[in-house]
Amino acid sequence: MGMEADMFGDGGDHLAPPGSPADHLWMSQGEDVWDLGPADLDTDADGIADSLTRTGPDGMAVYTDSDADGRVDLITEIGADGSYSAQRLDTGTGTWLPTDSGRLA
Ligand SMILES: [Ca+2]
Ligand SMILES: [Ca+2]
Repeated sequence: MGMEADMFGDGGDHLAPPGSPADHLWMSQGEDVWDLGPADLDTDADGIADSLTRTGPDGMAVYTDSDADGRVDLITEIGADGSYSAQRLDTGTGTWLPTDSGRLA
């Protein structure tokens, strides 16, 4: 006759609690790692928030986690003058590579 320690569950699936770090986007550069906070934008409309934006005096930047692992792998910067540039993370080397730039119509 044992204690009924299992009465609250059988060790099934655990959902991450809201606001857990797993929901946050993060990125690293060299030794530094930044927790950018929870994604609040769904750029590809699959129902999962994958991006967040930061607005500064010179424009805004969109940080996107395109493969849903939490690590930001695409940054699009949009200047106040309408110019934009994008860079994608090479996850193998940790290097950011420019992919696109130009000017918004
Ligand atoms: Ca999405
Ligand atoms: Ca990612």
